[in-house]
Amino acid sequence: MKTALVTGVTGQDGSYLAELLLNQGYRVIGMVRRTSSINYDRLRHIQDKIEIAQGDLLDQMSLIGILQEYRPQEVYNLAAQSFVPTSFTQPVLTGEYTALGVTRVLEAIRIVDPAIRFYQASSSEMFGKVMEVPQRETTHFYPRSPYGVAKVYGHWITVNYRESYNIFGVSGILFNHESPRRGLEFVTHKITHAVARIKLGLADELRLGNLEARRDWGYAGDYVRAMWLMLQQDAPDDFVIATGETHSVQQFVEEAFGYVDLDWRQYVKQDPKFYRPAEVDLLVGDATKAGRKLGWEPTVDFRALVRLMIDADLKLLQNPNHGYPPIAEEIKTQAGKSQGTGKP
Ligand code: NAP
Ligand code: G4F
Repeated sequence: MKTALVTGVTGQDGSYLAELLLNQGYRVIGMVRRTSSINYDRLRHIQDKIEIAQGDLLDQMSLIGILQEYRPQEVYNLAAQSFVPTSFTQPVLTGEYTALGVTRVLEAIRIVDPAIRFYQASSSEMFGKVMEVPQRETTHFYPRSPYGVAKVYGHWITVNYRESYNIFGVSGILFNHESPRRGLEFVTHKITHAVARIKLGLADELRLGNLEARRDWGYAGDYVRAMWLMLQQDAPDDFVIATGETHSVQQFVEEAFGYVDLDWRQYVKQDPKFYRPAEVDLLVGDATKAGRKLGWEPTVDFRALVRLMIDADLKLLQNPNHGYPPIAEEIKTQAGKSQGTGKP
């Protein structure tokens, strides 16, 4: 039985990845930082199957201690300050977590067991003001936020430890991926949650920022499969993971409101508060290399993604104790729906 350590296990991706690894027969160690109240909501359905280890990306010794105690063969570094607007208001802390935190994990690996395979959660935000369309592994980076800058550091320090110490370190350059487990501050879940609340008569408006920004949105359950595949290869390499389709925030809004037969213009208000000091206008990825070398491809398209998020929000708002279903169930509810009208 292989052992995997997942940092950021309480986050969106951490919960999906832990689930996938358990299904693959792994012993899963989830690293959590100490908080005054427990935030394992996304893990509720697998909590008794994973082991929790307390550690923090800010604390070098805690990382070394966890590796010494659990001796994982694979480490997935998903922990980060991941919200772009917060990186503008807390740029130093974002650098500590999202940039230097990667070095701390790599140092722990180098000291305890350099044979550990390491996955770094890199981001399409590194492409920022894009130098090429679509973006691929060879596209130059031009980050547009302290978060993007920190991720560029995390990417290059991973490459550097690979080249300097022969560590099996890979950088997965993942484009936006969403799900019912996405944080409510990110635009997709902010939209689907508001649509569900409006539909149920619990809200009457949705305030958003820039509706023109375009993103390549995929489904998180598909993207964690790519992370795992990257660590199963013969040699370490970096991969772009994306759907290859781009949509504007406004298109997401239209699709979401349309699904529940509401006219978005009656509810959406633009609010300068949600604009950013510098914006990433367009992201669209080319995942050809991942298709060729990993055999990876997405299974959930844009329309199905919007719908499965709204379905889940409606269900959760109507029954808050419902919790999150496992991946297979989450996708099943939308299977076939994306072709037809499939209204809720
Ligand atoms: P998320 O939901 O925001 O989760 C972030 C996780 O990091 C949480 O578990 C959080 O713990 C943990 N964390 C934050 N600071 C920490 C610290 N100092 N020590 C230990 N843990 C800490 O993010 P996500 O969407 O799952 O994304 C996972 C990773 O992929 C992140 O690195 C993100 O930057 C990157 N990424 C995400 C996307 C995307 O579209 N989702 C795309 C590209 C890259 P708490 O629960 O205690 O806050
Ligand atoms: O959903 P977002 O906050 O995601 P963003 O900034 O693209 O970052 C996410 O994806 C990255 C991968 O490219 C990850 F690395 C990162 O950790 C995170 O998961 O914003 C998407 C777009 C932006 O252009 C933003 O300006 O939506 C626009 N937007 C418009 N109104 C809004 C809003 N974003 C948010 N969060 N809230 C709004 O009201």
